[in-house]
Amino acid sequence: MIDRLLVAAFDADIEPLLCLTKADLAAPDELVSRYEPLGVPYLVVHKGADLDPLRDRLAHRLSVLVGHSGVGKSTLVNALVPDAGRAVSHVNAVTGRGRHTSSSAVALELPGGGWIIDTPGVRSFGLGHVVIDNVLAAFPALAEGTVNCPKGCTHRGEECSLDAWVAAGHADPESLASLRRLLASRDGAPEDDSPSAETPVPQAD
Ligand SMILES: Nc1nc2c(ncn2[C@@H]2O[C@H](COP(=O)(O)OP(=O)(O)OP(=O)(O)O)[C@@H](O)[C@H]2O)c(=O)[nH]1
Ligand SMILES: [Mg+2]
Ligand SMILES: [Zn+2]
Repeated sequence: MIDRLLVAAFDADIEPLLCLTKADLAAPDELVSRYEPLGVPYLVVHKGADLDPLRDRLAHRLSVLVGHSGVGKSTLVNALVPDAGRAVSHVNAVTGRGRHTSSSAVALELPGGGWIIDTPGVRSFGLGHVVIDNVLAAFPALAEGTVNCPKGCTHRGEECSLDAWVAAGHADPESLASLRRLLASRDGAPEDDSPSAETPVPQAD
C-alpha cells in the first residue's frame, strides 16, 4: 500500500511524507529501515507527541492524509487543527482495522497557514491510472536499465533485461522486487489488503 501511494504521488507530482502513526504501540523501525534508504521523507508521531516537526512540514502547503481506516488520520487532524472536530472511532479489537469512521474528505485550514485534507480510509489503492513508464520513473536506477528491454516489455517476464541489470550490480534486487510487485498490482493482481471481517458502516462526521 505504501509503495503504491508513493508511486501515485510521484506520478502526480505530489511530494510524499511518510507519517508513521501510533509509535506508542509499536516501534516504527522496520518500516523506517525499508523507506529511509530510498530517500522517502518520514516522520514518527503518536498521540501526545510533539507535532511541531510535522507542523513545520505542513506549513503553507496543501496536504492530504491517505491511509487505511483506523491508522489515526482524523486523530492527527484534530491535534493539528484545534476546532476540527473530526469524528474518530476505535479500531476493531481483533483485526486492528478501523471502522471507516470518516466518510467524506474535508479540507481544514491549518493555524500555521496551509491546508490539510482528511480523507476516508481506503481499503485498497490501485495504480491502474499510472502508465508503466511512470511507475518505472519512480525507480531511476532501474529505469536506466530498461534500454535493453524488448519493445513493449512488461518488465515482469523472462525477456526483461532488468534481472541482468540487477545481477550486474546496477540496482538492488529489493527495488526490482518492489517494482514488480507494483506492476503486478497495477495489472489487477490481488491487493495487499485482505477482505475485512467487518462491513464498513459509514458514520456521519
Ligand atoms: N494508541 C494510539 N492510538 C491512536 C493513536 N492515534 C489514533 N489512535 C486511535 O486509533 C483509532 C482510530 O483513529 P482515527 O483517527 O479515527 O483513524 P482514521 O485514520 O481517521 O480512520 P478512518 O476515518 O476510518 O479512515 C482511535 O481509537 C484513535 O484514538 C496513537 O498515536 N496511539
Ligand atoms: Mg478518520
Ligand atoms: Zn523489461
